[in-house]
Amino acid sequence: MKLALLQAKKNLGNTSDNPAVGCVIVKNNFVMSSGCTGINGRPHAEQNALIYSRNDIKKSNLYVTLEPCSNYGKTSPCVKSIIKSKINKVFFSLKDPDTRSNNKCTKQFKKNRVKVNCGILSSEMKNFYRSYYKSKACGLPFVTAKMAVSKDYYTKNNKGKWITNEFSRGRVHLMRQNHDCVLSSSKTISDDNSSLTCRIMGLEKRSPIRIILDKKLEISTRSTIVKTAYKYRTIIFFNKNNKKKIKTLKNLKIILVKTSLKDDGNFDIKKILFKIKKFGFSRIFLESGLKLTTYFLTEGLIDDLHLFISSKKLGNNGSNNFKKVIKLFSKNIKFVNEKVNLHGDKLITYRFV
Ligand code: AOF
Ligand code: ZN
Repeated sequence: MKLALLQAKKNLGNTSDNPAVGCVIVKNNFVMSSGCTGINGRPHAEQNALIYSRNDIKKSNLYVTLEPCSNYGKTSPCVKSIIKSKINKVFFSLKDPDTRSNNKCTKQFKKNRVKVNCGILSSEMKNFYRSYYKSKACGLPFVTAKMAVSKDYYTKNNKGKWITNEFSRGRVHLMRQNHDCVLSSSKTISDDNSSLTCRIMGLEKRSPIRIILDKKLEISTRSTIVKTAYKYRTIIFFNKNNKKKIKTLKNLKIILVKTSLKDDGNFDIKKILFKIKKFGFSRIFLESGLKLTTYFLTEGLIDDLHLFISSKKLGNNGSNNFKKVIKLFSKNIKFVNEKVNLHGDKLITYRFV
């Protein structure tokens, strides 16, 4: 099951609204085959593992991280394929919260003389499937926020682009690739001229879709993000009748979503998150400045926050301090998940849900 979980992790954040599942087929203590949910959610992990087994897998045991599906969706039921393959015993860790499959496979397996066991490694798996369970329960995507601060907690370096070191920044790229999309504001984009892609060799194709909140369509057509939109899907939420700019951005392959504002003249972020989920994005990586991140915290919309703390102070060269914000919301922190040392920089993960 640990191997199956490693398989599941391979495509996390790249399976759209389908969960990232892992599957391992074992016979006489040999791994016969393995598979994970395909990019964009299909084929399912079990189908991949069954198809790619080169040897005879009859009477094998099959380990899968999530309850195999038993319904006809966009693909045919994994339960049926497993039965057809004459698997001896199925071990799955968690029940699928999707009502079409929930608690349904055991009966079908037993009817066809396939043994079943549920629950191995369930606490580790519950952790892994937090985003899937959340999106199934309330229709909102899972939000992971990232903040980079100096040792004295400034989020902005007035004298340069970077605050944290290259190891921290590499870790951010790794985090980007297991999310469907990265969310930022046009203000942050214009401050940093960021590209928000994953630039780890071999993982470039895992770059998330970029979503920018830009109420007044102020984004510069010369910004890296706009210039690379032909290569990396980019969506802008806006509210402005600027026909010329709309045409220019559309020609540059930007997808534009006009969105109404609240009475106070701001975007309704929760409404935007529901919309993002409807696009099929379940895991969002929020990479923005102090203002938008604080707003997300105020609205209780952040699930995990990764705080990268540099070993260097910025002093007079720093602005937009995060210290008071994190202190203010510390009462909402359920627990601190990890503490990683990145060559002097520190990474602390706060869990809010
Ligand atoms: C599995 N293995 O790898 C995944 C499963 O529309 P479909 O046919 O792709 O079915 C979608 C549902 O299948 C999804 O809501 C979830 O319940 C399940 N996902 N099941 O057996 C997999 N990704
Ligand atoms: Zn399936």
